[in-house]
Amino acid sequence: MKTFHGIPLSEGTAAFLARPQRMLIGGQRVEALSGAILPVVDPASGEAFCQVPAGDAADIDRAVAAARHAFEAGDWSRMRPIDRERLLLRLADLIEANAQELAELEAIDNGKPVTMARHVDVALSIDFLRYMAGWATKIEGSTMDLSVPLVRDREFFGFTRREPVGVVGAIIPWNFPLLMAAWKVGPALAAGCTMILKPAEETPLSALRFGELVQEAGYPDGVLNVVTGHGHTAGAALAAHKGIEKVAFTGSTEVGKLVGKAALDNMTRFSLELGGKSPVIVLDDADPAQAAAGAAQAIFFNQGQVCTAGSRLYIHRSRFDEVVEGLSGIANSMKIGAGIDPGTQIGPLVSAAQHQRVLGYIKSGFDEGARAVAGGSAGNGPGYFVKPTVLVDTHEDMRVVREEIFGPVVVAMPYEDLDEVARRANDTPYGLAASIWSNDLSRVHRLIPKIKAGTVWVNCHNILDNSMPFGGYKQSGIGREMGRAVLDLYTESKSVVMML
Ligand code: TXE
Repeated sequence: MKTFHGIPLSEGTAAFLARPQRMLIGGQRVEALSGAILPVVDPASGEAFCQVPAGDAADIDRAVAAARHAFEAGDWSRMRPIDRERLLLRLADLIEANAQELAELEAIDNGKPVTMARHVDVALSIDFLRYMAGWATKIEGSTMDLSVPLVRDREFFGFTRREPVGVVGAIIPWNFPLLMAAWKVGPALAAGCTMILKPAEETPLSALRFGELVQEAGYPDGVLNVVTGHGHTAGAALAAHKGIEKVAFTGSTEVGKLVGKAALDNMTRFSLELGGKSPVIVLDDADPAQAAAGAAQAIFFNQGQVCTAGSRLYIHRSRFDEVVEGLSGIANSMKIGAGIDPGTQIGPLVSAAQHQRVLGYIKSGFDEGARAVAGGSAGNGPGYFVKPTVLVDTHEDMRVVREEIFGPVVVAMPYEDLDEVARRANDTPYGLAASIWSNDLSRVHRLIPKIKAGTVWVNCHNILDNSMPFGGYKQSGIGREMGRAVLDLYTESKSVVMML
């Protein structure tokens, strides 16, 4: 395949698509033991364009065995940290060298705009792997002066070590396939763990390419294993596997609870990064044009398929009409098209299921009395397009206000005062993120502690940095990824007490 929707593909992408796709287990490129396959569908047309193995519990078993073997052999966990750093940097370099191909794979697999994939997904993955590479040499414990009772005549020495948690299972979603792989692989490998990566069934391609690059970089066999397959088979088998020490999951709150329960049965450590319904709060002093542009970016970025999407917009009543008008203008002007087209601003949603789900939410909004001032329907064509949608006349008991839609749909609502907006912003089971738009520092600072969310942005939204811990309050998850904090998820602390 040399072109996709009439757009020429890079040589790398064409070559990748011409190869039979295989999983990576113990350094071998393998089919599923059952021989089953999973079609990969182009969200811009609804047509399957390639296939990958549909791994299941039996493949998870052998991937766990390979990761266990690699972990116990110590080629990775006891490798000099500086050599682990060097290999993580080499992987980042290889991703950079293949950036266009990886961006194209994300665009044709997920549907996202290729320009976005290049400058967000791929660029952030490279940066994050480089950032985590640096941590490989900086994992440290502490020493303590002990006050041991009873044996006062002896001296004691106490210290802690941080050790890799062991074999890690990572289950990732389809909205940022490569970046979510990097978010799990970077810290796990920096800490000395070995792992099994299970990408989402909708978007397996970049994870398979990532596995190839890990091999090309010269990692020992079995350090990273990639098993493609369905969630209810491969994913569930990985989460419940007795042979892993840790499961890292990003996805829906519903599945996150299943994963957490399965892990807890084996006392497997787990971290969960789940859904959200993040509020965007516009204060009365905010510049309406800036707030409208910010609100548009907060919800329409990645077709709204972002766990931190700013899907509830609370605008001070004095600014409501201006901000909604600006936002609707932006929504109506966005160019909808196939992700691989460099001119596209809004691509299709990832799958027929998500398309139906998001359109179902819009319909439920209409049924409950909401009105669309922009969008409100599917886009043209056979692909899974949804027009950027702004709903007004919404209130807190509607499903569109309460539930995560995970599409380009925002509900805009006026408010009167700060206590009221803080209460309404927190009136959700989720607590992943929020943004506040204002230049009034005192009021912003008063609002920040009131918002129950893992991240609060001020005059921006969806800005992530490698050094900032990321994760949710309430039903948005457990644990913090990124920054120094992520090392806690992939290491155990060992206390050592020595009587001298
Ligand atoms: O997610 P799933 P889905 C939310 C969003 C979206 C909804 C449904 O609201 O509309 O979830 O999306 C694997 N045991 N988010 O159904 O199923 C699955 O194979 C173990 C928010 O696609 O949670 C995939 O690898 N694993 C989110 C991963 O879980 C299982 C991103 C995520 O898929 C499994 C994605 C099982 N029983 C969706 N069932 C975010 N926080 O960014 C599925 N999986």
